[in-house]
Amino acid sequence: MCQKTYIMLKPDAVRNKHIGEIVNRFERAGLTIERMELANVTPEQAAANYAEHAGKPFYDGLISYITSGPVVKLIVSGPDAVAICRKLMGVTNPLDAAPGTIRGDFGLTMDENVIHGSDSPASAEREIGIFFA
Ligand code: IDP
Ligand code: MG
Repeated sequence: MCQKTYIMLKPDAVRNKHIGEIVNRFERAGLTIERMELANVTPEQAAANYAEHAGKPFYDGLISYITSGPVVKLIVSGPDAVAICRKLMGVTNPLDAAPGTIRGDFGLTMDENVIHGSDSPASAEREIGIFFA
């Protein structure tokens, strides 16, 4: 089923000059880049995107990390785009992410794990609304 998902290259990915290599992986898989924009995440967008994590021990660090510098916001589409993108990203902790995945190849720690991707079609719709209002 053709889906859209929200992808965000986090500030460490931009700072470390990995935009091109990471975006290439989505295109190489056959997915379509529908929109792509370099921008700063506002505190309001950060809080809305990560509402499910409010109150957790890592929450404050997560909000300051995601607002610490420019990100690349993308809408990516294709068959099962949500699940395919999560597979290309690898699991949350780069320590456990397989080599060949984006987090496995470009990340080292949970605190700076390179990339965000929606975890369901419903999250994708919500997150696209937050970041491309
Ligand atoms: P996900 O990004 O793979 O969907 P979530 O559990 O939704 O993972 O967590 C959202 C983000 O919060 C992670 O990508 C990571 O940046 C951060 N995070 C999650 N758990 C921890 C933690 O235990 N320590 C530090 N940061 C964390
Ligand atoms: Mg998540």
